[in-house]
Amino acid sequence: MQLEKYKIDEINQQQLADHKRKFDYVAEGISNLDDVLTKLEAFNVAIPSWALGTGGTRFGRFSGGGEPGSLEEKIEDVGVIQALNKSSNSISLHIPWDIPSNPSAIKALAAQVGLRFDAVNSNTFQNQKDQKYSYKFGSLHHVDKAVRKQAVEHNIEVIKYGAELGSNALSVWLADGSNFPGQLNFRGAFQNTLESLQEIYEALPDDWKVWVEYKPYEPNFYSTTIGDWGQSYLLASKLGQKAQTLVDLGHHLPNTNIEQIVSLLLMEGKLAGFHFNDSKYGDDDLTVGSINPYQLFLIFNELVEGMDARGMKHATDIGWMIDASHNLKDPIEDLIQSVEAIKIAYAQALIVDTAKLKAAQASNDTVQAQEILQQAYRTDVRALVAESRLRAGGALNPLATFRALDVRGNLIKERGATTVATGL
Ligand SMILES: [Mn+2]
Repeated sequence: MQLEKYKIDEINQQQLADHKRKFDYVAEGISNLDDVLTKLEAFNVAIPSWALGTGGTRFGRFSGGGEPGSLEEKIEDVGVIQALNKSSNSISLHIPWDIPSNPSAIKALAAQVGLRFDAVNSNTFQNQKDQKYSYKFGSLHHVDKAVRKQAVEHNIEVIKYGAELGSNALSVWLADGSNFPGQLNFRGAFQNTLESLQEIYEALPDDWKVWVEYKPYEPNFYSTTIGDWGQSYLLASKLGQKAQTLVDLGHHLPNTNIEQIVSLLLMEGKLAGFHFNDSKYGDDDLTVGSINPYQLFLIFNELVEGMDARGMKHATDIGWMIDASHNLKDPIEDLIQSVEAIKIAYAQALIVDTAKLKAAQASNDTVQAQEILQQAYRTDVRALVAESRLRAGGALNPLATFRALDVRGNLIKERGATTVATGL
């Protein structure tokens, strides 16, 4: 289904007076208002194709109704999110969960709802139908060259699908690791991974990048072959210019200072992109901003500071994507909440008084530095985000509009109450 703009406008109209009052209040205190609104309007976050269905755990899965049963329906769902928030103009595909059998038709459908294709993701953490070798003991790091070759070929195939869709990045996350001490020779595993990635790197089109994701544990619990940003950075450095590190917020041990990692990767020109989610304990894949919104703000503060220091375009020089899996909420509602949380944190980072902060840092004024950051963080910027969305033609309140238009009810009527999306 596609949302008609006049219906969104009608609902906006009812909320306009209330919005204007809130916007005027916050706008008055913002010196760089036009700049903030322009940047917010330009900022988009990609939606992963696997987040549009209800996620499961290893214990069970409780599907919702009206889930997309095909790639076409997933594109429609992202189109709904984009129509409402005007901040989700791309979709990221996971191969082989979402193989585009007819790329030109898929591309045309996406364009119709205002979408393009973000990074494509390979999958060597599961055995695929009809594949010769098993990934039980890993893929790109495997001790057997034949298994590594199969995994390399899969990645190259994913690049080909992506190229047909106009994507320009391959995102690689490996489950490779070990469960027990002694199982693996760490150097051997790293060298094999590097060699495999080099072969994939050679197959990248000129304007493509490969994003190397890291994760400290799960599904392996003793070691992970690309376990932290240091290991990812080492691989990306050895590979070359087109390789960079991908930071997934959930892929850190508890209390890791992610903002510091981000700052240094940016400094080195090695920050590829982001997978947003939130967590309490591990890779919990919870809604962005639902557990620790202050950390999200601190990360965005470093992102803005670091990108400005290198003269980068916030909206396009880094890949922004949600990587979460929702097992309780309506997936579309959850994604709307996630994008909103990201934009709020970004807006707060944009209003940090950077000149004052630099001065406080230069004079070791710890108290003032904290005040400056928290002044921005405690500003209610929601009306700024809403205003930028209104200017872009979206809904003042995407979540309320989604509910008012009974989008899920209509999807259930269209697709049925028992559909199950492909994916995990
Ligand atoms: Mn991820």
